[in-house]
Amino acid sequence: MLDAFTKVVAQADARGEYVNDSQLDALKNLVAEGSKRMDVVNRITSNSSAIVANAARALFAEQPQLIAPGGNAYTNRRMAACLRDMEIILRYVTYAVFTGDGSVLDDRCLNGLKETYLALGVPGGSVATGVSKMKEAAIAIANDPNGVTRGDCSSLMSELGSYFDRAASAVA
Ligand code: PEB
Repeated sequence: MLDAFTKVVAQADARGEYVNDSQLDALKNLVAEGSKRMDVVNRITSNSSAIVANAARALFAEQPQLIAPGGNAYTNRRMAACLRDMEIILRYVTYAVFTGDGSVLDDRCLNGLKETYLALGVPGGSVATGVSKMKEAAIAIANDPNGVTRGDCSSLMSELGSYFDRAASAVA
């Protein structure tokens, strides 16, 4: 598990070089813009239940066969496992935004997840759809200009979106 800083150090060390100016500039910018990042993490974290529940509702509205008898989210046990999985993925996305690096998401959540779903008979494409619904909701909440100091959050939002995309494509 790396963060934006340890990633740069690991890459420099692999080449036997000092951290270079452009890497330092990028990290300096990450620190200068750090409050935005914390706000994003905070907003997603404090709205996580709504993000998960709404994304799941939208997924089941689009794919009602999942909750029909024989569907993969049929019975309370499977429904609970499904909501829990979405919550886990969202939690790891917040860790990735917080650290500014996707490795925590890859190493601790996505690695082997597709194979797990294959073995369980969980439809990975449906999980990916659920993840992309969480992406829309999380970006809408994190990028809401109301109640915060206004600033340009476009690159942070595309970074946030990329973690959801990574999760979706890992299981699709
Ligand atoms: C991954 N998910 C499930 C299991 C595991 C995971 C390991 C099996 C054990 C269990 O049932 O608890 N666990 C989960 C995860 C991490 C982890 C992400 C990362 C660290 O440790 N079913 C659907 C939807 C989808 C879904 C498409 C969006 O119809 C999920 C939610 N996951 C789902 C379901 C099960 C499951 C298990 C229904 C139970 C499957 C079963 O027992 O038949």
